[in-house]
Amino acid sequence: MDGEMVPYEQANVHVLTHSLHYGLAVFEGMRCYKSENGRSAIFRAQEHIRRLFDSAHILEMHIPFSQEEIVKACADVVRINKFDECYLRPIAFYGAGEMGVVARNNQVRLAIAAWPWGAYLGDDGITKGVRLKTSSFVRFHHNSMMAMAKTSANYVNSALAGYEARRNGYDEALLLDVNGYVSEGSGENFFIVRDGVVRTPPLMSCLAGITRDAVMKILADDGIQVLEQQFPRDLVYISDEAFMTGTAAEVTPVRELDDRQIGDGKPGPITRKVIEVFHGALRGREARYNQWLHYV
Ligand code: PPE
Repeated sequence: MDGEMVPYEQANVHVLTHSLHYGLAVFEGMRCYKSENGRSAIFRAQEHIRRLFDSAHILEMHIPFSQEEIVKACADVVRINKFDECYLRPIAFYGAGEMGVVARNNQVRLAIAAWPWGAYLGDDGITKGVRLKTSSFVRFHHNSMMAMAKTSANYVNSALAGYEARRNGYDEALLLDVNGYVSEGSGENFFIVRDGVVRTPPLMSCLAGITRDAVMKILADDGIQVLEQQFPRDLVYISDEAFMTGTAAEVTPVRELDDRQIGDGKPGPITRKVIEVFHGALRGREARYNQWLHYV
């Protein structure tokens, strides 16, 4: 925290922490996996920390550390906690002092936490696929909340959608953008497959997911066509396969949207292939993707 290793009980902030009031914080989520060779590696650590700095730049926030220092600190947090595998949460936020939305003189603080985190959408979700409901909450317009920035405030939209879907008995929400096209889940990017062609919404309406990018590369390397393209919810209904991607969610198959079964309702061949190669890459079994591993 702010450059020091502190025990859990001492990792505290004041109640007048500016970002707690106004949502001006930027964060990342990364996972660390144990490789075949017995060492642990953070998946795409540099890319995540680059996105943290991109998010801060969009908010005009100046993080008082270099990207290299933060990547190193993330590895230190894994090591000192003696984790083989864990989730990592770097967050930069404004500290206490001056109140008011546009206060500019508060210290930019930085914390990195780590904890073990299992299947984001449940163990059953990974094996059988999840059931989604189109959300009544529209994904914010890219001129309102900056979709390229992973800012805390953006997650009010995600939480509202996520609560609604779960309360109604679904595993997760699928949000549409202001034009009514498919955008993403509350914490995952979204993909569909029809006739062997993969489609995912373009970056104008979703977070530039690092798992999304990895999956697009894996598919392209396998000779599968991937289109970044707007599409409506009914194209999802008639797709052969669908899946979600994210650091927490990894690659989770989707078996239903709005009570319509997708394909035969089971994880399809392209989804299963992506899961196999992705998990191989995470654990150092895919030599061609070893540059994605940052060993701690
Ligand atoms: N969209 C959203 C809205 C999102 O929150 C995430 C990650 C993604 C897409 C996928 O991005 P990436 O992780 O780079 O592939 N969501 C994070 C937060 C989850 C949470 O509940 O906290 C995550 O997966 O770490």
